[in-house]
Amino acid sequence: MLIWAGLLVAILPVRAQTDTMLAPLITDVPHRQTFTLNGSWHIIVDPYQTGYVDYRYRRTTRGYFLNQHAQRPDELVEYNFATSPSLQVPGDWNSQDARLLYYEGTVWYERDFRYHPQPGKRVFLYFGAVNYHAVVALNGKIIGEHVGGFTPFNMEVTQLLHDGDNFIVVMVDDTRHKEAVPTNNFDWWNYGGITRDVCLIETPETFIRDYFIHLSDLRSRKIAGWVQLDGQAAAASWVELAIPELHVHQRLRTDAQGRAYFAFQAPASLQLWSPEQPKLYRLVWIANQDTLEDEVGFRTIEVKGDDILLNGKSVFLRGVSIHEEAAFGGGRAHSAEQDHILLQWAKELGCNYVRLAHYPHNEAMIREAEKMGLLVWAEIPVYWTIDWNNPATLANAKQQLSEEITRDKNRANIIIWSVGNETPRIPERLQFMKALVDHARSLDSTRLISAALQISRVAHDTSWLDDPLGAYLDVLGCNIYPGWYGPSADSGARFASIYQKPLIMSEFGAGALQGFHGDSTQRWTEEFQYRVLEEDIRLLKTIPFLRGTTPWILKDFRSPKRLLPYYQDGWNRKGLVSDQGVKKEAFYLIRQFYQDIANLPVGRQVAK
Ligand code: GCB
Repeated sequence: MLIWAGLLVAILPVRAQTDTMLAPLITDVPHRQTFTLNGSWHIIVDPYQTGYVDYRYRRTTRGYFLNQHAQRPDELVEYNFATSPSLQVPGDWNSQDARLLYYEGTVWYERDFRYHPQPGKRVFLYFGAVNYHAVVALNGKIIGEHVGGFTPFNMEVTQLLHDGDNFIVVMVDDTRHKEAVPTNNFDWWNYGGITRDVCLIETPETFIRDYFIHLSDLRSRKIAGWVQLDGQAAAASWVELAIPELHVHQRLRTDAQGRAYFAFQAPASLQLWSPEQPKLYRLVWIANQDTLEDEVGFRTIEVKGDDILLNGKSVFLRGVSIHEEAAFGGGRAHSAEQDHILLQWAKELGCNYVRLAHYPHNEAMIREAEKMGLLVWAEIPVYWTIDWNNPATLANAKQQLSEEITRDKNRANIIIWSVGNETPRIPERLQFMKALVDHARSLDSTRLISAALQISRVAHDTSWLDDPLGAYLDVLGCNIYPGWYGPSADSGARFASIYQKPLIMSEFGAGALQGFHGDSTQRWTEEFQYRVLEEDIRLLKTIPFLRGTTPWILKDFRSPKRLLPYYQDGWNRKGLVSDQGVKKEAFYLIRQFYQDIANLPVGRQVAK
């Protein structure tokens, strides 16, 4: 093969860096003026990255980003988006085409659209999430790159859009890597693709990019936060903040960086957000030509001794763990309708809280939960064993945490940022996790920080939680599986912690194939799962500092690690609900447990 140097290839690194050419994240997207790019996109499955690298494995300048079509009968163009198959966006590829169920690698997405830019407007291309690595091109020019499968990113395209026909090409690669977050080993399906909404965000030249609003504390009852403008007139500019129902009208002036801070007395009539009364207020921002709205709630969350105080009152978190997988049959959930089904099951269970495992879920999930009165534990995919000594891995974990907190910091229902799940007790991990804890606190000091830990030893029937990471957390999370991965929790079992901090049992459970019945000692029967959970509940009730429970898990979910024919067939069966949406016996057991404890004063859920 002949190469015309400089014409066909540019010598660029094949592996992309994190987050190049991205614009600062725009928040509150559901309330902005947008032009949707959801719908049918052409795809090319490209396991060898032929559209990205040449035969010397250098990045080619003639890649599929150009979306070429042969212009003459003799011209060689070895791909064609227009005649390639299509997939729906948002959506993972695995659940849309049976041939792609197990596929991991590169898939190219292409979409044509007609667009008429309006004079004086800025336009940003926004992706809710792409799993895992995305390189984005508009009209043949690469405009941005993002690494991380569950958080949003955007880039400005004002100067790049054509009046009329445009096209976007995205190279999506979900190959698992040792240095990635999560790493190559995790217990859920690696759903690849453009898994969340895509749109153009249209803004005035100077616009409201981001804001943070919260209730400072119960004593001073200040509504505090900041607003950030973006654009030429961002500095020394007036911004108005209004909460009409509370008769709040504030006029703020931005600093040289386009940011205005505020703190004012909350009106006496302010009704706090709580699971019982998930009160939201309409919030209106006005700045220059821009107006932006949201619905926000106000509450406080803090820890005192063993207690978690919501609005100053001790709360017991009756929860369930949830994966972001559609209620019936699997696939990534990405719409408010799909999310609502899952959350409605949690409500039926008697929950006031959900653990959204093991990565940031889509924005609609958080917003639905907020409307439904469900408190949230939100998490980043620092899971099991990752590349602890790799600074790029830490940088990426921090980036994912930043993106999650940036997007969701105004949701009253989120009370906990979790920085990881079941990480090993080794020194390099402690440093890594501590850096994440510090990072989360530096971005948001108004919430609690946690992580799902594990017990380290069992001595004389007592399981000890003494993970050194616990010292840095506000709330301890702990995953235990007696009766499933280890011996049953017999009636003498006890749980102890070296910390005086509230504990959430973030996981416990057992697997069962829905509809399979038999003796409670026979694995995979519903009776087995029921018995294990009964024993777990008995143990939980003996823990005086227990302040929450999230059994594993709401619904059976796909996992390539679950290979036992017939019983698993690629599904983790610890759901309280089957993959087809049928409730197992264990669902009713947890519901009964939550009914029994719902009205008890906190501390009485558990026997002292
Ligand atoms: C765990 C993990 C969770 C798994 C679960 C299981 O401890 O945190 O991601 O899916 O156990 O089913 O083994």
